Amino acid sequence: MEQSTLGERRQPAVFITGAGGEVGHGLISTLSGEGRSDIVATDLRDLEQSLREQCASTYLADVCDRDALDRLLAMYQVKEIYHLAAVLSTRAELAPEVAHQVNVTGTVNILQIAAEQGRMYGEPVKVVFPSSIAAYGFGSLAQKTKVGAVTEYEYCKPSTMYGCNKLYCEHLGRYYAHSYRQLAQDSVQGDDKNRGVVDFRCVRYPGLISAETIPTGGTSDFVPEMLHAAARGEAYKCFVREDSRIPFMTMPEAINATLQLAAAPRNELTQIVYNIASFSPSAGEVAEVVKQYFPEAIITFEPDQRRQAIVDSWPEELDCSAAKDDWGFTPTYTLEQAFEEYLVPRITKQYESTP
Ligand code: AKB
Repeated sequence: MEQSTLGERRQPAVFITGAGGEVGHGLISTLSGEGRSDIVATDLRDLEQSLREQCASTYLADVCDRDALDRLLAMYQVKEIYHLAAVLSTRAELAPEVAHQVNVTGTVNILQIAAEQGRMYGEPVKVVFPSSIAAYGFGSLAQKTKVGAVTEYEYCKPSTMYGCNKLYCEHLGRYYAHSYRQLAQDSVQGDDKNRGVVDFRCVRYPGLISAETIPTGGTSDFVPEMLHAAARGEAYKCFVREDSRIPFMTMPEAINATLQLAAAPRNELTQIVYNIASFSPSAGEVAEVVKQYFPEAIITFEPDQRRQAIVDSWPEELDCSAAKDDWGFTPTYTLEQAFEEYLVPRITKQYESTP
């Protein structure tokens, strides 16, 4: 009785944290393009007007502030959460404890809210969480090169605070989905994966490349930075060696894959964490493709040894077979197709209209 009364009073919502970031931009425009009118978005900073217009409501809120989240979410029945708020790998190394607070405490807050709402309404709350290739860690470049493609469970010894945070949050998500309060008298047993109050799903993103936005604070940023600099007619000093190789995909592919995972029937998911990626070029190979489209581009390689070490600790390729088998993930583009069909047409248009 109490549940349905609450359900009537509270509006159903899909809740997005860190909505002002690159993934948030893509996710909000895709969801709103699909006709979702229940998007409730939060960020630490004011969201742009164009994003606000696509949401039912937007709020300034810190994921570390549990009281603020409680006050906000008391107004909604949250059905689904896309928890995007995070401090990325480069920025996290400048303030590791702050990163831990945002990346871990913020995630615990979200998982706890999902568990509480799931119990209150008697329906699991779906929490979709982007993890990252930063969850991996190779001891040496020679080992990385020798190993090649990695599955979700190998070489998970991250060397960055961000990677440690992401890997731990994957485990926390699994805990909330399957074992939360397992000894409490009133616990909802999670040993049956369809019954836990939190339905946690996680994609490990590779580096992401968007034609619309430029990342800040990441270590895979050299590829999008190189492309955007060329499109703006600016020279670019790449902070890793030409032979540095990690996996990438375009932003629309990442958003589509995330939504595809979110839509998959829960009983068809055999794991909590899924690798996704489309291509694995070296920085030098990307520079060559950039120069095909922007022949005037000036790209030099001036490695920053410390950021280089982070890139060298990340895998050069991901084994995405679990995502393919369980929920039909398929990359849309090769590197060349990504440039020809998405990146170059969109970026050229963007810089023509906003010089
Ligand atoms: C970063 O570079 O920190 C991110 C990531 C690979 O997760 N883009």
